[in-house]
This record gives sequence, structure tokens and C-alpha cells, in this order.
Amino acid sequence: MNKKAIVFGITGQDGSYLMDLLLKKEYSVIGVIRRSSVSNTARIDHEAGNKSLTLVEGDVTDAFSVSQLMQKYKPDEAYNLAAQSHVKTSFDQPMYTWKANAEGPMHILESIRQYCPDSKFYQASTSEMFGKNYSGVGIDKYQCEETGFIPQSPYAIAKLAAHHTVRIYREAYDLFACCGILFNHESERRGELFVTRKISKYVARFSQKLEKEPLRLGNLDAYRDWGHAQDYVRGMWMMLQQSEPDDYILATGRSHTVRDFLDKAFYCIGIKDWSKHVVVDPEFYRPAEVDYLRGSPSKARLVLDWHPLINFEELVSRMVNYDIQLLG
Ligand code: NDP
Ligand code: GDR
Repeated sequence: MNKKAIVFGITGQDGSYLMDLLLKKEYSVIGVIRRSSVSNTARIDHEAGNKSLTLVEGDVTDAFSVSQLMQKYKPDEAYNLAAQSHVKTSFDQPMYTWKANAEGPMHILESIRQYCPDSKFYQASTSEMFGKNYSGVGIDKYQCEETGFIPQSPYAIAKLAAHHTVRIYREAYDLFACCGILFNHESERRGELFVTRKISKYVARFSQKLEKEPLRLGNLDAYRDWGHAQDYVRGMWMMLQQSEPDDYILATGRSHTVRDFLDKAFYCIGIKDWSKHVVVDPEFYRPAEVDYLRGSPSKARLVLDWHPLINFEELVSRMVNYDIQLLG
């Protein structure tokens, strides 16, 4: 019989790629979507009508709706990708962020414990939990599974609470529950308020002479370890195929600044000096910043045999070229 997976957050970037992967592997997929006043299914509409995909309404902040779903479907695998995922927004909406990102996963784990303890669970943890901490020194600094967490935002604090909740449920109740500590991953489906997509969209429009104003950005000196979401959802699935549950970092091991991203993106349209086209606007600064992220994917490489296939240069050019194509 085909395996059954439930995906919370299926309408998001990662949820949509995970859906593609699971359908390709002949899973029966239950996708949980939030009611919204306008359609939020643009990233998954290409599978509309697929008999292996069932879309149901639900919200992770509503414990009752979560437990009803888990009781009804008793999936082989449950993936929790649902979150208020924007770090800057979490400073403006800390309580909602807490409810979605910390209480949400607790609702799912509690439902698994009560109704389907054999379901395997994946939680979307994040490199933001490391915050301002790292291992190593100088240019060799990095974060690995042993690096301590010093979260720098309400988003990261809520995610860290969920991270520890997963550990407790794994140890106390023997659930098969894993956390993927994922470093930034982007794609052609990335939300438009994240810095990479904001840049790729601007550059595409600029190349078509549709932009008259400069691009307004915040901190250009932050380092991020950027990979492609398609590679990362494969890693999520691999974690749940192991014989024992565990936590893994997924990252490329290479770090770049926002400036590097701008260099590569503008280079795609033949511009070497973008300084006249970008303005630093303090409106986009955060009350507290994460300055440096570079993940060590050694454990995932060794245990899961996971390797990212799309590098930084390809990621940037795919995003820019996709946004140019969208403009026709
Ligand atoms: P997105 O913001 O693209 O997607 C988030 C998803 O969560 C959307 O489907 C959204 O629904 C859904 N959602 C939000 N709130 C609720 C709620 N209360 N109940 C049910 N669903 C909800 O994020 P990504 O796909 O980029 O990330 C997926 C997960 O991985 C998130 O948890 C994120 O925090 C985490 N993460 C992401 C990383 C990245 O670099 N992309 C790195 C590390 C972790 P809707 O479409 O209706 O808004
Ligand atoms: P991040 O991603 O906060 O790392 O969280 P984001 O793209 O928002 O910011 C990356 C870095 O760019 C700087 N920056 C700007 N960011 C945004 N959004 N808009 C700007 O105009 C801008 N200018 C500069 C930021 O200050 C930051 O340093 C992402 C999310 O997907 C999280 O859900 C996930 O957990 C982490 O990645 C890993």
C-alpha cells in the first residue's frame, strides 16, 4: 500500500516542493491549508486534480483542528512546515509567531502521541536558533549540531521551544520525531519579502526597464548559507527514512553576504557595479540581527548521504532568470 503523508504548510515554498517529491514517490498526500480570503494555493495548483493529493482546511494554532486531522488520517509521516516564517515580522507580531511556531508543533506532537504514535514526525527547525553563536574561529567559524543556541528574535525563540519539545517527545514517549536544522534555502518559489527574492525580482524588473527607483534594503553585510529548497526537502524526507530518529543540519557549508548575492544577481543582467541602484534603508534593519551563518552538513552527509546539488551561483541565476521569464 502507498504511504500516507500529511503536510502542514503545503502552500509555502518548502511545502510545495515536498509535495512534488512525495507525489513522485507515490505517496498519498494530505495537504493542510489555511482558509484565506484570496487563494493561497498558487505554488501547488500544478497538482490540482491529482487523485493522490487531498487538500483539507486546518490551522496549527487550533489544537482541535489539528487533533481532528491526525485522528482521521493517522499518517505514516507528518511534516510540520507551517510557521510565521519571517524573522523581521516576528518582532512586530511576537505572540502570533509564538502560537504558530511553538504551540503549533506541540499540538501536532500531542495529537500524534494520543492518536497515532506510530506516525513519524518532521519539524522545521532553523539555523536562526544559533543566533549569534558559532563554533570555530576566524574565517573557519561555522555552526554544527553541537553548537549552542543563542536565538536573536521572537521567531528563533519560538522555533527553539519547538526544537526542545520535539526532543522531549522523542525521549519521553519514544516517538519517531526529527528536527531538520535548516540553513537558508531559496528558490523560484521563495516568498517575495525575503531578501533573495526581493533582489531577484528587482533585478528582473530593472533589466526590463520597469524600475525607476533604487532597491531599498537593510543590512547588506549579513552572511547566510544559501541553498536551493529542492535539495532541502529531499533531506527532510531522508531523515524520516532512517531506522532511528535524530536531528540534522542541512546546509551547503558556504556562506555569502547579501552584497555577494547582489553582485551575482546584477551580473546575470550584465551589471558589474550596482551601487547606484541600491539604497540602504534603516526601515529594513532588525532590532537584533544574526550576523553570520555557515552550517556544517557533515552529519547529514555521513548518515543520510545527503548532498546539495544546486550551488550558490546556480541558485542566483535560476531565481533571476525565472523572474525575467515571469515578466514575459
Ligand atoms: P513559507 O513562509 O513559504 O511557508 C509557510 C507555510 O506555513 C505556508 O504554507 C503558510 O500558509 C503556512 N502557515 C503559516 N501559519 C500557519 C498556521 N497558523 N497554520 C497552518 N499553516 C500555516 O516558509 P518556507 O516554506 O520557506 O519554510 C517552511 C518551514 O521551514 C517554516 O516553518 C520555516 O520557518 C522553516 N524554515 C525555513 C527556512 C528557509 O530558508 N526557507 C530555513 C529554516 C527553517 P499560507 O500559504 O496560508 O501563508
Ligand atoms: P532570514 O532571511 O532572516 O535569514 O530568515 P531574510 O531573507 O529575511 O534575511 C536574510 C538577511 O538579509 C538581510 N536583509 C534583508 N532581509 C529582508 N527580508 N528584506 C530586506 O530588505 C533586507 N535587507 C537586508 C536581513 O537582515 C538578514 O540578515 C530566513 C527565513 O526563511 C526563516 O524562516 C528561516 O528560518 C531562516 O531563513 C533560516
